[in-house]
Amino acid sequence: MAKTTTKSAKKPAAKAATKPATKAVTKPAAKALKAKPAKKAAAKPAAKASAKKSAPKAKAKPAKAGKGGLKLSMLKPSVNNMSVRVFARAAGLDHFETDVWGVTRSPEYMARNPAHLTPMIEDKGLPRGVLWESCAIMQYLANKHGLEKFYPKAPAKRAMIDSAMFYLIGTLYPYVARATYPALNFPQYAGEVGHSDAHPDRKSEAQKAAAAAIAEPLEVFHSFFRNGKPFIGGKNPSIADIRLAATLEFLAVIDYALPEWARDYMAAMEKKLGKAYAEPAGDVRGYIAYVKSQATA
Ligand SMILES: N[C@@H](CCC(=O)N[C@@H](CS)C(=O)NCC(=O)O)C(=O)O
Repeated sequence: MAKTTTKSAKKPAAKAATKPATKAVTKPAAKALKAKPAKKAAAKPAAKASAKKSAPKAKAKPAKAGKGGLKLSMLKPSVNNMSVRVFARAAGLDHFETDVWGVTRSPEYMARNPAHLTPMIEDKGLPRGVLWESCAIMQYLANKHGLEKFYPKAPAKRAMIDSAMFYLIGTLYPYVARATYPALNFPQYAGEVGHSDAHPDRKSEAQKAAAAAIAEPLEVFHSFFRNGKPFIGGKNPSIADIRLAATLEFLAVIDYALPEWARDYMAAMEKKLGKAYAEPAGDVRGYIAYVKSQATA
């Protein structure tokens, strides 16, 4: 059975968390969590996750990357990280998680990952030993372990999963980030209104415009990619579904009114994947509950 253990980074380096970021969980989020660090954000600790129900029947060989399996460096409040955390559990991969809150910009981390991003896996078979970008990680692990259930091999089917994921990262996610990051206390992307010295009213308008823009690409996932099927992957969730459902979790922070199909879809994802979904989702939801409680305090 696959095991997940979580190690916390030793004391999160305050220095690392104060450098300016373009698209990262850094200073403001760190500040929000400083009084009550990751503990608060983590509604349910990610220890001992198992994915017995949803583990694929055949072909999935446990990942071997040292004693505790595959090493996954992650940040609990992040849906980019949630995607890989859900996938690793659902696929039954033997892995362990290291919480790198506050250390992504440390010299040690950046020497391995100059993009200072999470999620990141470490695997000797990789040319540079590490891999970041949530979708690339899921693609790689699915390829490596023959997890066709999550990532079909047939070129045409696979192309649809890839298209859905690229569309998410390139089109939907930027809107979600612009709409939710201010409420999440995450830094905004450089060059955007939210990152500038603009008047708070202008920033609020920009945030609202981004939230309003979500509806169109969201509907594309429903009408085009799902096309009447329960999931983008068909009867079973694919890596594109994991990526989509995780992304939609962030919308709770702005009380975004999801269409009925999306609410049903997220419930179906959680039902199908069980604990593999619920546990990492609990960390994101815990963080959202925390920032919301701070906003109303
Ligand atoms: N497109 C990337 C986004 C990754 C990303 O933005 N990661 C953020 C957390 S949400 C991060 O690790 N930030 C830490 C830093 O930049 O120092 C993915 O899907 O993995």
